[in-house]
Amino acid sequence: MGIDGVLEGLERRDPAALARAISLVENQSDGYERVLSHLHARLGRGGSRRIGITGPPGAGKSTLTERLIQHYRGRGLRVGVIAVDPTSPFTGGALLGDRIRMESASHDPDVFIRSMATRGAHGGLATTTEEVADLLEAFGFERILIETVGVGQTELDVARTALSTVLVLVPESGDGIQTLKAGVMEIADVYVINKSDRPGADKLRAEVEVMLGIRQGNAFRHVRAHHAPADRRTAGPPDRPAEGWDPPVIATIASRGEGVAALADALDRHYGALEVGGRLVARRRERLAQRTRAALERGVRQWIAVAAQVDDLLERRLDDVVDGRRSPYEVAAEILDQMKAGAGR
Ligand SMILES: Nc1nc2c(ncn2[C@@H]2O[C@H](COP(=O)(O)OP(=O)(O)OP(=O)(O)O)[C@@H](O)[C@H]2O)c(=O)[nH]1
Ligand SMILES: [Mg+2]
Repeated sequence: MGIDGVLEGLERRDPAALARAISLVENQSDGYERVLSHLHARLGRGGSRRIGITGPPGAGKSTLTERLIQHYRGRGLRVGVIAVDPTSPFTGGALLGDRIRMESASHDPDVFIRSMATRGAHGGLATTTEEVADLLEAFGFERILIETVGVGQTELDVARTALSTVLVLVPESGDGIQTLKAGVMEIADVYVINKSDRPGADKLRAEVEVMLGIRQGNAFRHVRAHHAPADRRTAGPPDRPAEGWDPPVIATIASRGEGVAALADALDRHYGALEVGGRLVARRRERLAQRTRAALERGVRQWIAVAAQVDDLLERRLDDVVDGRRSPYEVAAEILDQMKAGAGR
């Protein structure tokens, strides 16, 4: 299927064309930018919401994702899922996608599940994830769930591409509070204490609530309300945490579907909070600026590699650098000069 075939297939809402488009984007194959450009005008019209679900391994993210799919399907919404596993080169993500697909959504054309691992992300996992989510949105999915394993920087970057981020914690993981201290608190809009059928769930929930109370500092908020300029109070920063939103802590038993409606409700309320005061619009502008920069950076990187024949030149000069006759900086400057000469032609 060539690029024209992909574009045509997307018009027809052909799932095979969607799968092909995702592969193009993942691998940054020739024409992927044309596909994304073509679909751009369809994005950001409202109606499609991205939800990031992150947390430590085995916390029940996939089980929760599956329950959310059922919940949204019950409301007649089309659901796309991107399961990202930055920690594993392939298997984790693939297994995860297969498992969900087999259990509940195998014959539902309004559910689409795609696994993504690091192998499929040449230019930054977060950007690629966001681009794949764009494809899903343009295709007509109204809820896009992005599951990522782990709570490191990469995972958080991926989770932050979503409008709302859910952090799933569990009593037995033991890293609940450490996770919070590592700054993860800053990124989540909704906290889930999953496996609430297990001992220690109430305690963890209480700990998280205390921590959130400390972070938000009611006294501080009161002071700010009196002294902050009016425009800052209403508009707020384009990224989270959203002012006027107190992240809730929700107990769930994903394996039994308990608490899932409450989670979906919290996500709806969070969306509502973002809509107020134009935060949604501001967030979108910011992300599009970032995306344009990312596209430019990719382009420049490719251009350097090709136009300056960096590898050839480096190969020829490396002996000199190793022997101390030239420094890495001199060689880099030489490459740069060559590029400038080329660009002037
Ligand atoms: N007791 C109990 N078990 C649960 C609950 N939710 C999920 N599980 C079980 O926990 C295990 C892990 O669930 P997953 O949904 O695969 O967890 P995950 O966070 O997606 O795991 P990774 O993607 O590997 O990080 C499975 O055996 C689930 O059946 C729960 O609320 N209570
Ligand atoms: Mg999982």
